[in-house]
Amino acid sequence: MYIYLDGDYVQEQDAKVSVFDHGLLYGDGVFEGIRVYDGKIFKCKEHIDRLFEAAKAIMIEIPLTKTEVEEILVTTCKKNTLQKGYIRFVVTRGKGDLGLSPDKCPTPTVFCIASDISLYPAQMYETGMPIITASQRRNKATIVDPQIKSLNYLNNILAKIEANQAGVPEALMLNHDGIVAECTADNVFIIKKGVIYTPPIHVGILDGITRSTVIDIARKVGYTVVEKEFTLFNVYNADECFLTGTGAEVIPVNSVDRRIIGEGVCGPITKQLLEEFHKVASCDGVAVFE
Ligand code: PXG
Repeated sequence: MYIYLDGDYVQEQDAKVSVFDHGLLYGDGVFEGIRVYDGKIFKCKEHIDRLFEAAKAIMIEIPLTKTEVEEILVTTCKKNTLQKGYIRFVVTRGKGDLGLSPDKCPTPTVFCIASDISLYPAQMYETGMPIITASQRRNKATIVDPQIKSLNYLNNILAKIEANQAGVPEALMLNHDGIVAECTADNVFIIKKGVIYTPPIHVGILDGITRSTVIDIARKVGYTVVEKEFTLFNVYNADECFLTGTGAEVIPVNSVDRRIIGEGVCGPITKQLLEEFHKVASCDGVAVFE
């Protein structure tokens, strides 16, 4: 496997980062996870834009232009003949000393991996999946804004541990005020009486690219989508619930904290949105191969 690392394409065993890298020492960095469908990089521009915005927020100057980042994404896929899979692009503060100060880190570390993605089992897209609510709250946007897709995912990892311990694949996270925010690596939607609801960005969530894509698709096919705060009561009593994310795409939820959602299977609107999403994913994107 070829990995891009600081200007070179190297084999995995040669892709080495210093133990003094602040990405490792402090989770000081940003990343993107991007899908490749049928030899095309899905929502490439949107992911690159979000990466630069996250880096700006934490004052990391990415030593590349957006065009150069796109070239690296394309070349990493090409070198690994990746037609279908997943790209991880990472920018850390770089190598420094054992102090916190970014002043000691002159050059960001940049690497890009293009590989397989581990997906939810296919049958869950028919049956839906059970989730729980984590006791761990999502980071408050006034402390470290969840819009920053940073290398520090401890908050979400602690929630994921709760999901693992409960024997379910995902955990729903509330914000500091108990308002529904998002899952550990997915945004959340509910449907009630034909209207689709999802939490607004200001409750403290990642501005998911799949979330925006699904909002656009849903509006295009004629649904009303409302970005509005809601509580667990609304989730438990929803007709349908689904999650969106780069890895998950659109996945139905069949129960939350053991409350069955709707009929306990993938609801009709979720099914339609998943089908429409697949249509968009297979025809949209930056081509890897000519
Ligand atoms: N919320 C959080 C906290 C995320 O990390 C999403 C929502 C969905 O956003 P996108 O832009 O992907 O629709 C994410 C995405 C992984 C992995 O390997 C995680 C994400 C994306 C891809 C892979 O766990 N997080």
